Amino acid sequence: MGAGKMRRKVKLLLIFLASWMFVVVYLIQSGSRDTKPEENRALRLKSDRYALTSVDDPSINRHVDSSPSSLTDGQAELFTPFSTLSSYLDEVAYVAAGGLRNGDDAYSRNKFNQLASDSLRSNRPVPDTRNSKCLAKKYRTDLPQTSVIITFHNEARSTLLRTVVSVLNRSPEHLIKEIILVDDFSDDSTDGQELSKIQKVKLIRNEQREGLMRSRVRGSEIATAPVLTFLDSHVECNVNWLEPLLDRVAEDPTRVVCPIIDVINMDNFQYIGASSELRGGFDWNLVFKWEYLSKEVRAQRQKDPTLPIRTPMIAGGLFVMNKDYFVKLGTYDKEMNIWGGENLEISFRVWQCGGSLEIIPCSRVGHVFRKRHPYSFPGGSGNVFAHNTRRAAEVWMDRYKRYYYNAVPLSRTVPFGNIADRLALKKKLGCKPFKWYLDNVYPELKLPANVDVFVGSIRQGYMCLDTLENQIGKTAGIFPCHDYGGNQEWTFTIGGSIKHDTMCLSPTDYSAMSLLVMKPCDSSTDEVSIQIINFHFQWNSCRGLLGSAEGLIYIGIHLIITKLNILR
Ligand SMILES: [Mn+2]
Repeated sequence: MGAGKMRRKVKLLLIFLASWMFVVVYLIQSGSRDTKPEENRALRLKSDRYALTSVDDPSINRHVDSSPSSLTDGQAELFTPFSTLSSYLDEVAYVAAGGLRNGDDAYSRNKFNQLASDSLRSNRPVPDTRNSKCLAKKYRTDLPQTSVIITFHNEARSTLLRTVVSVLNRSPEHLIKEIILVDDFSDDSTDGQELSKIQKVKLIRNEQREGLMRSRVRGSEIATAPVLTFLDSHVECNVNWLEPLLDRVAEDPTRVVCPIIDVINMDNFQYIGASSELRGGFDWNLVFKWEYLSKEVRAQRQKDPTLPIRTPMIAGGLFVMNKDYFVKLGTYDKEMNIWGGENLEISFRVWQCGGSLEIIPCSRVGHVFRKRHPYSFPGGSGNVFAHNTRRAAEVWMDRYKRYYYNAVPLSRTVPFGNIADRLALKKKLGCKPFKWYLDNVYPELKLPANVDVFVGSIRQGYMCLDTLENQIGKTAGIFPCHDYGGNQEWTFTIGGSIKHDTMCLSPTDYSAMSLLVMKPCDSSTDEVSIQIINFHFQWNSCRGLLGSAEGLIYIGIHLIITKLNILR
């Protein structure tokens, strides 16, 4: 009995195993049946008669005028892209025409490995880097259409094509109104011309180098959709990248939203998911940087990692914005050149003028990050960057621009042109001051320890503190005020020093009656002068002390600080 039971059990197990094997084999076979090339619908040309018809459109058969056998199998016909060669862009030929010549350094033209890029097809798959909770997200069904604006200058053909293809293949077809390519005077005008044969792609070409800002504004001017999507020219959009962005803007047009920017490795073009716990920030040098969200915010986000991330600054390359709002807010500062500073400017402007900036974690777009700029800057990259950044600082940062000039002293001498119309715009829009931005949007940005907070004269009645001889070791004195700055221009620093140029008023000893002399500023004079000056100011309400030009004669003067603008 027992043995018979056992045999039955073994028999059952064998039957089960056999049927399981059968299922596995069947699945493998049916799997291999699906490896037929999927249509790269992004490569459909405008001339294609069914270019704008969706694949599952039942009317498709009527458009296929081919042999009767293919008529009965119209769907399969569509899934075989190169059976109708004239209908699709020949991507191999397009990329090859801009390819490397024998002996070319793969990095010389683009500062990324062009060989690696050229060897990848335009619709290569990329890993879905989203948090799994994003998959359950629902978006409104009436999302607005968008015009995608891509500006480029001497971009590699393979990266530019992959940018366009990823937009078309990974977006719902009805949401992409058009792709506007703005060729910013690339050496080879056919880079863009060839692509303009693709469905939905429009091309404009600048007659001279204009730079990112004016190019994007030109693109926006011919855009016909209600929402603008600005993209860099070497990106790859990931699955469902567009819907979460459009959803936020549709809900509130004053939101300016960005995807999480994944990393496309510049050496091997591997697609790598970026952290979803970053936002955009900056230091007082006003250079954009990624920074980790605070512990508190990260803890909050554990519950729902799909929530938007408020960001003080956008990286600038990729964002989505309502078109009317873009125009109302003054598009870009068109006096900015080439690249840089424009993300700072639009970030300040959006926040201070009533909008907001968000990173939407369920939207992912890969970007080739490079270590160097691939192209030259007319005028030198440092000067162009300083010119643009100064314009942003002068218009939007109020008195706080001093911290920038303090961090980047060389920028003080770079001309920034006329900003009258940008100031008028700020006034017209009723934008909030920079202090509001610091307090409400970016309280984490601390004021640096020892920077200038006040520049002006120190006076009592008609007499002013004056460097007199302005020599190391000599004392300062008083002199009738002339209001021309010069020897009477003093700077207070946050650290408590009183500075003239690079010299600081420094005590000769540690007593309250110490004579103050001019010494080169360094940390030790700062430290000492903090003590003395603090003491001094508490004390001077009765009869302050300063050394006079006559050496050791102390003159009691009551310091009155004019225009004291201590910040925060
Ligand atoms: Mn870029």
